[in-house]
Amino acid sequence: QTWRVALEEIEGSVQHRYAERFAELVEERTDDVEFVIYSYGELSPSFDEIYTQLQDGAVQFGFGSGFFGGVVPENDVFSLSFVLTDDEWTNTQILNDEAFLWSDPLQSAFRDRDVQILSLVPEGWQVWAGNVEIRSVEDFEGVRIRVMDNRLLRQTYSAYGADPTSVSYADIYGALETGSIDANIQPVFAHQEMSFYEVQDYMIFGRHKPFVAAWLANRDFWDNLSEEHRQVIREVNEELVEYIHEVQVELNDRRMDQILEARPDVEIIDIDEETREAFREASMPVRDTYVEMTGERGGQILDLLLETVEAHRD
Ligand code: 6CS
Repeated sequence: QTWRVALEEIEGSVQHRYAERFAELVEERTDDVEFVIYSYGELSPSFDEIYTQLQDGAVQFGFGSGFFGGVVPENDVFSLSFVLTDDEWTNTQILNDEAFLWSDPLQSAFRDRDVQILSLVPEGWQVWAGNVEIRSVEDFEGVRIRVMDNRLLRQTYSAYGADPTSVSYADIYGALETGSIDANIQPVFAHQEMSFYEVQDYMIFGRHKPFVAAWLANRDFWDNLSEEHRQVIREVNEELVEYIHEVQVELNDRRMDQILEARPDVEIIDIDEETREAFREASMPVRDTYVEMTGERGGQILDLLLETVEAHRD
């Protein structure tokens, strides 16, 4: 049987590295499965279409990140800022802690929309970048910043006084080049591989949140798998938690070097702790919006995530 995987990112990305290793290990441990991986752009430039194919079962596996709130509103919990810790490996473990990942509210939120959530992949810190110098919350005033299409992200940046707008992933480069947007937000590797660094003069590290993608399967496909196949997949997903953390750290470091080599004039700004606190405070009301949007189940997911964060701090 052929299992198809749909990515939101291009070849060489964190999602691609994950899917490649996943396919390799599953193929090794089964004797009747082969994979076809579709990188971003190969199936459709529209995330909506890619997600529909996953929901319909035309593809068996895929990733859902910032745009996926349009399918599963509860997924927007991963769009909130300052919920996780300041340590990337701790965050990866929190998100993949059984008590959170396999909890009923999180699982049912995805299953109700025809997808099965299998793991959570942090792809590196989200980094603000653009043609404006941002050193404080106030500096966001009036900045036309591109965000992924979701209400919580728009609200977060409105709370900072910015003017958020949603542009498709494929159109960001042009929008930066023509000046129709001033800034956008990506993990370092994406600023590099999508060439955004060519048209951005500042990169601002606020460590406000990691970029998080949910690794998903079609629900009916998952339910109809043999016990043996399901076991192999779960086992491989568990092994990949540490693997992908190491890959993303190394990839983001390497891509940062490449950016600086190509554009030594890019200015790097590190947001200090006091200023991060101001960003944290300004972002807090967005948690209420999340609960208002997602109701009781969404509230339970956020509470459980916050509890899991606390458990990992001890
Ligand atoms: O900003 C975006 O739209 C895209 N960025 C990344 C790093 N992955 C997929 C996502 O949709």
